[in-house]
Amino acid sequence: MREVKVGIIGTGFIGPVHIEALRRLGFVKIEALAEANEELAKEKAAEFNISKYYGDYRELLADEEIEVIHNCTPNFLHYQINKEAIKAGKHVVSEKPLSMTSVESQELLELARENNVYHAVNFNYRQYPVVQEIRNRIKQKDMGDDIYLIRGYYIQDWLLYDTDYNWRVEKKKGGSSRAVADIGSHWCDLAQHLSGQKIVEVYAHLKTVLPVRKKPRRDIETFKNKEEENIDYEEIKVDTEDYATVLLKFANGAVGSFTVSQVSAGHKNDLFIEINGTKKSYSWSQEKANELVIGYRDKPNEVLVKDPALLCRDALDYAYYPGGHVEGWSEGVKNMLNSFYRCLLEKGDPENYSFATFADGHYENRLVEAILESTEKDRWVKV
Ligand code: NAI
Ligand code: SOE
Repeated sequence: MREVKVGIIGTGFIGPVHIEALRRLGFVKIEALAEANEELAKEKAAEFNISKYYGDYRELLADEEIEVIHNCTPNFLHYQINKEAIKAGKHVVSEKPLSMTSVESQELLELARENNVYHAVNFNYRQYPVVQEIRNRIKQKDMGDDIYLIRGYYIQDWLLYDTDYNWRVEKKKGGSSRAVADIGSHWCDLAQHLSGQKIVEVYAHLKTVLPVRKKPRRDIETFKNKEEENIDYEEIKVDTEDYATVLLKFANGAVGSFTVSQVSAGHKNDLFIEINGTKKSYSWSQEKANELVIGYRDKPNEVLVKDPALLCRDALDYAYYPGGHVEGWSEGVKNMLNSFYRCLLEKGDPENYSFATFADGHYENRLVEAILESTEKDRWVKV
């Protein structure tokens, strides 16, 4: 396989996950990184042993050695960086959301098509072996001819206290929606990828549980224990939702719902989905990622534990280790990138690969906007 040279823009939480995953692929070279300023870029380049670094992403885009860029910056920078990257002729792997509005994502999709660049959005929950197993079973109609219901949730607790703070809370940096756009978008992408059915209509109820939060006056690490720190805060009015429940209609007539929350104590990254078909149900939980629960009416339920010896042919490429060797979140990102880079090197049609494209990212933005409109108008809204 030929070596592809790539550049990473943004190296906070998810940037290093891309770096590790790319290194595990083996045929991708991380040529450079860009950070918010020169000093940080230099420090991160040393930490990750990357030879070139830039304090301005535009310099990275001008680097002719680089074929692909990974946009791992906060949401408010996605549109601008993705746009400039495409114009510079780079293939783009963007973090979600593709941009903060659907007007912007429509433009990015069109621009990427016009410039013939490969494009991806990191909806990584599609990429687990057990998820691919479910998708393939559904395609083969193993659960029956029809899907009746698709239900679930994605709940977290990292924003439970009013002293929990992150740029995602602020509309101008995260976008008009928080819980729905940040984690609900993952759930919706997963539901649509598994079922092969688009969500076409929504009825939503959103709530900002903590309308005022305490923003630290200096940078602190969001996910670390703050007990020991002596932190000075300022009070900020919050206008993005902590919670939502959304009723759904799918293209095939299936119905369902999902709940998202970032203030539910005890739930860390708790994404759960259940699909009820005419003969069986499948359910999957991100925190028990190696288990597929198959539900029956007329006999006891089954649990299939991930094991390459038991997975169907099409799910095998997503599992690396023998049974009992747990694979999870980081392998999901690796699989997403593997799918994207194979498509790029094979000059393939993204339709035949499992990664999400800008078309999927754009649809997610339209979905989020329909959810916001439904809340505002208190009625069903078509996507
Ligand atoms: P973060 O705040 O931890 O990291 C963002 C990084 O971007 C920081 O290192 C920051 O210095 C850098 N940055 C800011 N301005 C920049 C600029 N002008 N040029 C270059 N770098 C700049 O944020 P986090 O959690 O890594 O999230 C980044 C994105 O990734 C978000 O859009 C988020 O939605 C997405 N994400 C996706 C995940 C997934 O599972 N697919 C998981 C976590 C985040
Ligand atoms: C925070 O809610 C977050 O890091 C999201 O931004 C990610 O997309 C999700 O995968 C995990 O949680």
